[in-house]
Amino acid sequence: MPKRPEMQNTTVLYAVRDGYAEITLNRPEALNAFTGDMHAGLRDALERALAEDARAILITGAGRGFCAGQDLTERTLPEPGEKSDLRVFLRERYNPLIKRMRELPLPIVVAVNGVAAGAGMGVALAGDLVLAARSAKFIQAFIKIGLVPDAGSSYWLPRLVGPVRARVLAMTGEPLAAEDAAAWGLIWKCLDDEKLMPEARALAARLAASPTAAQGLTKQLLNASLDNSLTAQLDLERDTQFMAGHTTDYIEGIKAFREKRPPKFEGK
Ligand code: T3D
Repeated sequence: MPKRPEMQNTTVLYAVRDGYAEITLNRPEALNAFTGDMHAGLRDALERALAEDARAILITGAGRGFCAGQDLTERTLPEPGEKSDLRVFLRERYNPLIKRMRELPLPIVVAVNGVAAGAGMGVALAGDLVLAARSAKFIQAFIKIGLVPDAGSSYWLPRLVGPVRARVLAMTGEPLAAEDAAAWGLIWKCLDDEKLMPEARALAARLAASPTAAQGLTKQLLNASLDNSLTAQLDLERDTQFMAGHTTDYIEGIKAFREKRPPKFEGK
């Protein structure tokens, strides 16, 4: 029997540019809301970047939205007398995705090109350097449909913007403009719409030319500091610097400094 061609997952696009992987959420007709396919596509794209030695990742959305969270047409509502079990989708999809983004030893730039709502906002906040177009907005949409913050939002919000602002966002579901998100420290920068992608790509290319192993270790250190005491963090810095000191990029960095030339990092 002739082999059936494999179905291609078009909900996530993958391209290699200037040493980094550009990953585009691609369901523009639904503001890139997450379906099972899109979860699988994003998971595969992150692993592919690592396997193919990309040295940074850029995540953005196709069309006018970044990501509208869970696709609300995908769930079957329970019949009277039955109960939904939403735990399964968090356990199998959102939680592993957010953890992987934080643990991946590569810098992740997120270019929020439009609305980031619900779990889409959580995914944006799981990036390392988050830029947003001036027209973008961030919405904790959960409460509007009787749900609670997920995809890491309840972890990041109090830490990034403080408990008072976290409560306002999560309990009203009111949109936060990109400019305010930057002023509140939720994201790094807000840019004019036409400047978003050029700047995000230049940043990803710059990170891709940086000492990749040290970037991965830096990410680990900063992740750990959110829950560590000063003593534990100082110990971790000591042990992590030990590892950074074994990279060829460290040798190159020191040599380049002494020879008064720009370093040429190999990412090792
Ligand atoms: O089940 C589980 O796994 C539990 C976990 C849940 C995690 C979550 O993310 S819960 C939160 C889910 N997301 C939302 O509640 C947001 C729903 N969307 C909106 O509130 C609005 O669309 C936005 C505020 C994001 C944007 O509004 P606007 O006016 O700019 O656009 P629109 O016209 O509402 O949307 C454009 C199209 O995208 C529209 O389709 P149509 O009418 O043109 O065919 C709309 O239905 C579609 N769309 C937007 N969001 C979703 C969506 N389709 C499916 N799911 C969506 N989340």
